Amino acid sequence: MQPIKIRLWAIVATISAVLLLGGVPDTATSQAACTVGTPTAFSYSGSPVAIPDASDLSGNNPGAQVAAPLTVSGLVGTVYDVNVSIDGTVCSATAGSTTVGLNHTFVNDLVIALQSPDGTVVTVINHTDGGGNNFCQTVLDDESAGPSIQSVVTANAPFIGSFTPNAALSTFDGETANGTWSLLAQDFFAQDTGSIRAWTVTITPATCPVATSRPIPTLGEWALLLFSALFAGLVWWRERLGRQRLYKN
Ligand SMILES: [Ca+2]
Ligand SMILES: [Ca+2]
Ligand SMILES: [Ca+2]
Repeated sequence: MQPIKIRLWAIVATISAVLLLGGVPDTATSQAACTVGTPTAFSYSGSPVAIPDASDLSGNNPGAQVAAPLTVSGLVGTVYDVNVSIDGTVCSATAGSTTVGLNHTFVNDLVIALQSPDGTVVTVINHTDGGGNNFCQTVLDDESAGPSIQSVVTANAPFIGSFTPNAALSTFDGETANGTWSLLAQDFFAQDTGSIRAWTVTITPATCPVATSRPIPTLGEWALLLFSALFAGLVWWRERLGRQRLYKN
C-alpha cells in the first residue's frame, strides 16, 4: 500500500476510536423534555426564632444571623421553581404581634434570605421600606405580577400580597429539592427587634434528563483503540524504515 493511503487509514482509525470512547453524547436521553411535578408547600413548624439586635446604628455591627430551618422531602427530581412566603394567621402592624409570620418593629433593619439544601443563599428582602412593622402573608415569587418587595413603603405594613423578591429565586433552579431549606434573618441596626414565626417554601420539582457522556467503553471499543494505536505505530515504523533505506542508498 502507498504510504499516503496507510497514513489516511491510520488517521481514520484513530478518529473513530476517539469518537467511540468519549466524543459521542447519549442522544437517547439528551432529547427528552423535563417532566414537571406539582408545586408542593412545606412550612416551618418550630418555635419562634428571635432575631438578635445589632450592637449600634452604624450598620457595620449586625446581630448574629439566625435560621428557621424546615425539611423538604418526597419530591422527585430537582428544583424547577421556588416561591417563599412569610406567613401568619391574623395580619396586623401591631408591635409584638404573635400571629404574623415575622414580627419586627422596624423591618428596614433586616436582611432576609433563603438557603437551599445545596447551600446557595438568595437575599429575598434587603432593608426594604421606611420602617414599618411585621411581614404577614408576604409571598415572594419571581413570576409575581406584583411589585418588587424592595419598592414597598411603611404605609404598606405588614406587606400582605405577592411581590417579586430582592434577588431572583431562579438561582435555585436545577438544584437539589429535598433536604433542609432555611429562612435566614439578620438585623443591621440597633433598637428594634423581632422574631421569625411562620414561613413556607413552595417547590415545583422536575425531572430533566441531561446529556451524558458515554459510559465506560466496552471490550470491543478498547480493542479498537489498541488496534488504531498499533496501526499508527506500524505506519511510523514503516516510514522510518523507508527513510533509513533511502538514506543508505
Ligand atoms: Ca421560577
Ligand atoms: Ca415562582
Ligand atoms: Ca434592630
